Amino acid sequence: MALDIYKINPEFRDIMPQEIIDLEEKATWSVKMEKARGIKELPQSKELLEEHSLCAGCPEAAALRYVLSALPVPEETVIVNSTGCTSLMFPHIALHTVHSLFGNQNAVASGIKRVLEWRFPDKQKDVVVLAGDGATVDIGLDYTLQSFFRQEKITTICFDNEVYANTGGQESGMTAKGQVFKMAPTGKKFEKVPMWELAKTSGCHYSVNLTASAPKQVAKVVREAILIAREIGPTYINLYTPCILEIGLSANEGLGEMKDQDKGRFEFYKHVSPEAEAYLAKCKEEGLL
Ligand SMILES: Cc1ncc(C[n+]2csc(CCOP(=O)(O)OP(=O)(O)O)c2C)c(N)n1
Ligand code: SF4
Ligand SMILES: [Mg+2]
Repeated sequence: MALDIYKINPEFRDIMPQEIIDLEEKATWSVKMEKARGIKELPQSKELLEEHSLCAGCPEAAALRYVLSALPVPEETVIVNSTGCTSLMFPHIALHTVHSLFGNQNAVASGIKRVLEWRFPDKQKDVVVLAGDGATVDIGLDYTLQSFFRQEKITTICFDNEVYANTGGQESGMTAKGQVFKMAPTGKKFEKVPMWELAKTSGCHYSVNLTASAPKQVAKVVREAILIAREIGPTYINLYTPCILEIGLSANEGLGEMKDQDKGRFEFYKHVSPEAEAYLAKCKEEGLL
């Protein structure tokens, strides 16, 4: 994996829109930059093309930028994705990504992590799963949990919008009780699955539930989770990125919804195992955090 993951063919450079050029020149690299960069440099960088294909104002797009800005070594990171609204963003970023069959993402990520460790024993390669709640907690739940049981050294980030958004609004295990959607007209009969607690019970060394309302907090959690996954074991982040389309909000109302839910279903929850706690303290001493 090299810094030239994303290079414009010189023959076409003069006809490329500026934001494509920006993605090559100002994407979320770390080693290439004069100084390491992070969430504070987001206004000057270009992680994601503005002309991505999500709905205008979709919180998933902003949340992805926070995640990318927090990767310890972006050019040595592989993101494994699954089908859904999240997958619409991945063609528009300048990083290694793998699109897996819906629900299989944690199995695919486990294999990639193991092969990278074998192929590049002297390099630190981070493998991060980023997928929706339908993929992570419904159809892919078995693969998600089995990767925790096996103690795979990967980070799983669930963009929890509490619905199967990309297929038009079916309820998932993460949907709140009573919620009605276009394709779930009778309302959810059961409580939302507390996946962050399930992650803890199933062996994750770090499990957090939060909204994407506060960029710095999201970045901190992502960085901690990836560092712990390197040395200790599996980590899980449940991030509320509401589907404004399916809950009937307009483009500028996503942030308000996330702030409201900071005190509701997504009140901050954090579990850190004792080994992970000790490792985080070491990372702080070494300036990695
Ligand atoms: C094997 C397989 N089963 C089902 C689908 C249909 N499918 C595509 S996207 C999607 C919903 C995704 O929901 P979620 O993971 O919550 O992501 P969101 O779109 O909400 O971000 C489904 C069921 C598929 N593409 N492949
Ligand atoms: S359908 Fe929902 S989750 Fe998908 S892009 Fe639109 S607002 Fe975002
Ligand atoms: Mg979803």
